Amino acid sequence: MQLEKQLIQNLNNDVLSAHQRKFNYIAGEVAGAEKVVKKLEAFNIAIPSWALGTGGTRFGRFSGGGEPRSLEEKIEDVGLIHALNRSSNSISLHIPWDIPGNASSIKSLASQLGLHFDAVNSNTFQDQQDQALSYKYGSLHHVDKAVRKQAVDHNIEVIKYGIELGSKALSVWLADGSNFPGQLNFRGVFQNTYESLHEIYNALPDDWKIWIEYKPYEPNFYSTTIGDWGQSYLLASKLGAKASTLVDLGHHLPNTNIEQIVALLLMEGKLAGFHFNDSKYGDDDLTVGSINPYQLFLIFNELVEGMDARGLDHATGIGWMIDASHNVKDPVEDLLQSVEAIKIAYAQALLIDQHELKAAQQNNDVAKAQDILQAAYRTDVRPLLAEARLRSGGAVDPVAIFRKLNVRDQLIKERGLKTVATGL
Ligand code: RM4
Ligand code: MN
Ligand code: MN
Repeated sequence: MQLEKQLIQNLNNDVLSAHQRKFNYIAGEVAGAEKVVKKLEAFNIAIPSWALGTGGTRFGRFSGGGEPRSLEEKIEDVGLIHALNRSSNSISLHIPWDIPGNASSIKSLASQLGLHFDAVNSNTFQDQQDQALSYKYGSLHHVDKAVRKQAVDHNIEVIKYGIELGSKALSVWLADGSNFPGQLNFRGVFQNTYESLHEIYNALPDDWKIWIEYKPYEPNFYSTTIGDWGQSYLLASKLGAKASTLVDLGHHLPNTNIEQIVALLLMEGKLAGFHFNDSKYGDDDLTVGSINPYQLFLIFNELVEGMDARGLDHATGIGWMIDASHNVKDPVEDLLQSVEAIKIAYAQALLIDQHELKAAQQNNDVAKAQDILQAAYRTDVRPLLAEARLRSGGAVDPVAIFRKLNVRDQLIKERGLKTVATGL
């Protein structure tokens, strides 16, 4: 199913005058509102192919109905999201959950919907049917060279799929770790991981990147071989310029100062990009901004300041992706809310008076520094986002239109109530 531009515009008309009033107010209140709208128009966040179905936990999975049954249907769902928010113009594939069997037809379907392919993700954390060797005790770090080779080959195959689709990055997340003290030799498995990644690195095309994700625990509960940003950074540094560290917001122990990690990775030119989500306890994969929107804003403060310092384009300088999996919400609504939360944090960060903030820092004026940050954070920037969407042909209120048009009911009619999308 596809959403006609005209249909969205007609529904926008119902709320246009209210929107105009709110937009005029903020445009008069904040400096540089026009510039912010332009930046918001250019800003896109990739949608993960594994987040379009309802997620599950190890206790159960309650599918929501009308879930995409194929990669084509997942691409259509991203097309719906993009038609509504004009900010989700790419999809990130997880292989083998989503194998692009016929790359050229998949590519042309995506481009009809104004989409392209973001980073491809390998999966060596699950055993697939017909797989010769098991990943029960890890993959790229495995003590057995034959398992390592199988995992390396899988990553190289994923790169090949990505080349066919026009992706430019391989994203690697490893579940490799140990459950009990003594199970592994830390140096040995780290060295194995480095060597395996090196082989994958050598298979990257010239214009490709490899993004290395870290995570402190789960599915292993004693050690993870790439457990934190330092370990990822170490590997990325040893590998070379094409390798960098991917920050998944859920992959930190509680209360970690993620914004500080981001600032330093960016400073070193080693920040690959993000997997956005939110969390209360661990890798909860909750809707971005649903638990701790202030942290997200503080991260964007570092990003805006740090990217400007390095002369990076905000929209394209690093990778922007969502990595979420929701158990009780409609996945499309969840993703629309996530993109909205990311862009709100970005817009608020753009409103920070960096000049004033630097002066306050220089004068050790701590109270002033806090006021500057919080003045930006407490600004209701939603009309700026709505204006950017409106100008690009999207919906003033994406979730409202998704509901008004009964999109989920139509998807259920088309696909059925009991469909289950591949993914988590
Ligand atoms: C992991 C990690 C990866 C994602 C998988 C599904 O926790 O966040 O990025 O691909 O989950
Ligand atoms: Mn992730
Ligand atoms: Mn995760």
